[in-house]
Amino acid sequence: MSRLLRPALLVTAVLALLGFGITPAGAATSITVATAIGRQDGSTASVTGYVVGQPTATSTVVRSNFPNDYALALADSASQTSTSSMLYVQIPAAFRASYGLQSNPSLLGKQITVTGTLAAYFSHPGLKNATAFTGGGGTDPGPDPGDYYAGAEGKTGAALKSALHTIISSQTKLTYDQVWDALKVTDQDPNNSSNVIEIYSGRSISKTLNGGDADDWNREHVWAKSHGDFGTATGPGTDVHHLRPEDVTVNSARGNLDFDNGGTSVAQCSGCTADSDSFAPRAAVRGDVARMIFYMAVRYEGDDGFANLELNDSVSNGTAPYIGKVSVLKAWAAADPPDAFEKNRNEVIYSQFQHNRNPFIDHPEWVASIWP
Ligand SMILES: [Ca+2]
Ligand SMILES: [Ca+2]
Repeated sequence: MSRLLRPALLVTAVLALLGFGITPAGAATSITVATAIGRQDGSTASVTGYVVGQPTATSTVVRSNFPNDYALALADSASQTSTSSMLYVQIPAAFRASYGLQSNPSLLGKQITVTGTLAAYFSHPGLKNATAFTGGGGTDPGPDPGDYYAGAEGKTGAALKSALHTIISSQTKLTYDQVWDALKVTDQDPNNSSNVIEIYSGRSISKTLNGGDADDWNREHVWAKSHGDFGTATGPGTDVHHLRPEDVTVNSARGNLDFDNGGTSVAQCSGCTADSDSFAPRAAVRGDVARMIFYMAVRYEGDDGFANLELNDSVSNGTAPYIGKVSVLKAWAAADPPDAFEKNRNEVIYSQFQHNRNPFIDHPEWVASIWP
């Protein structure tokens, strides 16, 4: 044994005798909520406690109908109802998809550990500027999104497409059955956690009305599954980056049509138009649709047992593995940049389901580099 190690072992032994927990390098020993409430001095700490609700005012913590993903309350007991025994935790943007209660209501009652600054929040003992959230189950934050695109740095055109293909092909794959449950989370109505939003029609509909009857919602393949004939086997047919809730009748009206402007209005789909060879959704999601198609063209390159999906400028692609029109989809993407619903959806897919991202939601400027 090296003599250099001996002092460290001695320190460890002394700390152990004094009752300090010894944790691996870099990890801090966590403290209780009661300790954190008594230590509001701006120091950094890891606090372990149970999620007991969302603070909305100094003495108000709600346990249902969570208004957003911005804050949660921790206590040393899962059944605590007194706000004086709670620590109010601010949730920074990077953690909202995984630890915000509106997106993750099942976190209520779960034990988690949060690392951040012990300082007042909502004029109440709190923890702010958190740098880590762990525990709670079912919410793996995955790798740091800041480094996610490191392999694409400085690249353009075909080299960028190739690098992104490699990055986004590292993913968890869902079964077609698992897609139902995923869509109930990824497409949840921000104003009603019992509902999902139908992509083309924009209607809010009960999560429980999934099925095959008229006016139920079902699993729309935005990249029509006949274009490349990939069906619903695990792969492109179960990739929730392009699978969305839609009314059964509207889904049927869209069928396998390519995307283009023009046509006449579509029943039960306000703002949508279609003709014999193309479909256009409501204006608010035309960019969303385009970015889903761009994702599919980059994700599926023919190297995993499925067709190489690509864009072209046609509206008569039939069962060929192409979707058009690329010129129209590019215009739609430019006119309808990524919105909050779409960004949240990308985060939820990344943090909770597939652990891969749609690059064109994170970097809309890459569309013109790959499809000039
Ligand atoms: Ca949009
Ligand atoms: Ca492709």
